[in-house]
Amino acid sequence: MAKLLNIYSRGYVGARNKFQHILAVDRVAFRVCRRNLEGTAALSPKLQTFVEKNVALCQPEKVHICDGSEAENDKLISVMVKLGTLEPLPKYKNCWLALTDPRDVARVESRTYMSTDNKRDTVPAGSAAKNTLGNWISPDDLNKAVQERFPGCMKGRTMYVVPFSMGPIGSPLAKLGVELTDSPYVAASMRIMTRMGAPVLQAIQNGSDFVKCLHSVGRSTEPNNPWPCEPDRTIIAHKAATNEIISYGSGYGGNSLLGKKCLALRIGSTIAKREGWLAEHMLILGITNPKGVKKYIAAAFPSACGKTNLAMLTPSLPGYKVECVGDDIAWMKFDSQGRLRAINPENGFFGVAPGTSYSTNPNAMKTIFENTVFTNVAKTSDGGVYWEGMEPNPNVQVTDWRGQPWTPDCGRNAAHPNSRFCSPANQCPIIDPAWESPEGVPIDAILFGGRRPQGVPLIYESFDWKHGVFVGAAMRSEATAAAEHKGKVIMHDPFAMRPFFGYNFGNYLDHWLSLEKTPGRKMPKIFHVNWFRKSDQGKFLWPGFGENVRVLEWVLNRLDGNESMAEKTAIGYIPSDGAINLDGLDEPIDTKQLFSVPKDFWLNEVEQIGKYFDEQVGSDLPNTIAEQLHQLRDRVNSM
Ligand code: TSX
Ligand code: MN
Repeated sequence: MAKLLNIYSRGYVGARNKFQHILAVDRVAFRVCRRNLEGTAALSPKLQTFVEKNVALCQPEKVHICDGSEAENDKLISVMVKLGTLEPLPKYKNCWLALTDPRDVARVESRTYMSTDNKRDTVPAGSAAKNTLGNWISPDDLNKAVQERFPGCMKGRTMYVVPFSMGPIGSPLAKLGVELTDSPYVAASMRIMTRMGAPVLQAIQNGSDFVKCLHSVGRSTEPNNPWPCEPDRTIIAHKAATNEIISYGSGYGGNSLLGKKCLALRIGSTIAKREGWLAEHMLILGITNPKGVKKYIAAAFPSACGKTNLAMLTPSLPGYKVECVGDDIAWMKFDSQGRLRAINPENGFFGVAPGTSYSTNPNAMKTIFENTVFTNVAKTSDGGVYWEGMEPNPNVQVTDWRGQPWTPDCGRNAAHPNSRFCSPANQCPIIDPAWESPEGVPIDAILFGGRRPQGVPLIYESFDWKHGVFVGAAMRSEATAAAEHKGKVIMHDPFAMRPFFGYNFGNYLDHWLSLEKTPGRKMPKIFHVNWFRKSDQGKFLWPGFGENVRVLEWVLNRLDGNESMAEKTAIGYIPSDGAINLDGLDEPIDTKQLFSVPKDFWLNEVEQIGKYFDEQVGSDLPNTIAEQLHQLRDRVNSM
């Protein structure tokens, strides 16, 4: 083909590191010559084709194959500092601040699609005009969208080839990906959030398959824009059948760090269904009791429930120890012994900054002030960062995330509510010794939860696996509604996966239900927790945070089969009187209100869940789940 020219190696940096290159690329389109990748493992044929095809499409000025080295990272950072994408935070070691275009601050669900031949493979058969459990785009329309956006979109910029592993490299549960991106912010962030660089390239060269990820921030009309993006043309699309992810127009983490929500959850859940495992939006923690017995728990919560805080809990009860395996995603598979084993596919924390403080999450605070990229937080005149809820109030000048002077009484937020830290997981002082274990940690309990100001007890335990799957399907949580109507509403968020299902939610439920059908498996017990119940006077009934270990203690007792500690109710088992240790709490606990199961509330809850299933899942709802709802209605009716 006449258009195929050669990439030739230029500026071979770092003779000591055989994987380090800067490749210059000819204008039009070209071929990556193995011969020109001096001293390295060549790109595998599949990877070479993938790079060539997309260089021809996007027409970057240069191609840089990332090796993950520190020298390379230094170079990425200096490029970004020069452009104004990052500024140094000299108060801390190797910390940086990125301020995005104010239009590019969050995931955009309305522009996020799964592309399957059949719409029904993505969207369940609910009756509602608008389905909130899956956003489908036809393969033709996706092709059209790609052709309208990507040709020439990287002109004048560098394409970074980012090889990464979700999960410890070589773990039987890990998956590889390669992200092509024109954003150095993405390349540097992927180095924190994933295992990135030369070893992954080597594994691919040795024949491992990878998920193909293509990302561009969009066509830049201003060559010196520190945060190019195209919010009006943003699209994030997934082709699960071919393990492809395509993202255009946004540099924001959830839209651009394609290993996380896109690969580890959307593509991951689809692969997991195919291969018989689970890719879930769950934290993983290890908890050791005063006798030294250790158990692992996975937990799924919607946003604003403090998932990262629970993952890094500082227990208030003496003798307990919590260790963190992960704060966001769990990949879980039953092993040959029938034990459910979980890995955290990530390598870092991409956490919401506001609300993080030494009182709410001291372990996060001890993690995030080294080797961290902050995004959209406020900065202080002494070269530090600031956000809402970071105590104490700053006694230095603050500049908000938009670059304006900020004071506590100015009526604006200092940090964007969705501002983030991006920090290496191994800096967490309570990171679990087994957090990188290739076989994963054994999971004994799964917690679902939500922010429920009324009606839902602090904790209840499901009767069995089927009931537990129903509890996950019926999850709801209080959320701040869209900007137009500011109020708080209780939103459905099944399994905390609503924005992350990679395939039809009805089939997802079938998959969960099928897991117990293989003989010899030790199924985890499933619980539902609610740290957020309020009294009639509007005060939280439970102190939460480190005191939540008292709830986890009850979970451990139930795992041990302690029957005297539980009482049967219409919705599940709740702690019997005195079964939750309340010793040493500052304030008395109104356990009567905290554990009550109000009949009128639950009758309404059953109605709401039924309506949701009809409107959003329809005939794709497994009969087993419909039966669970009927049984719950019967139990509540006979209260
Ligand atoms: O993360 C939270 N957790 C889990 C901690 C392991 N938060 C913060 C949620 C926002 C992300 C909580 N907020 C928790 C909780 O358990 N509980 C609450 C509600 C609450 C807030 C303050 C107090 C009590 C409860 N007490 C005082 O303010 C004194
Ligand atoms: Mn998440």
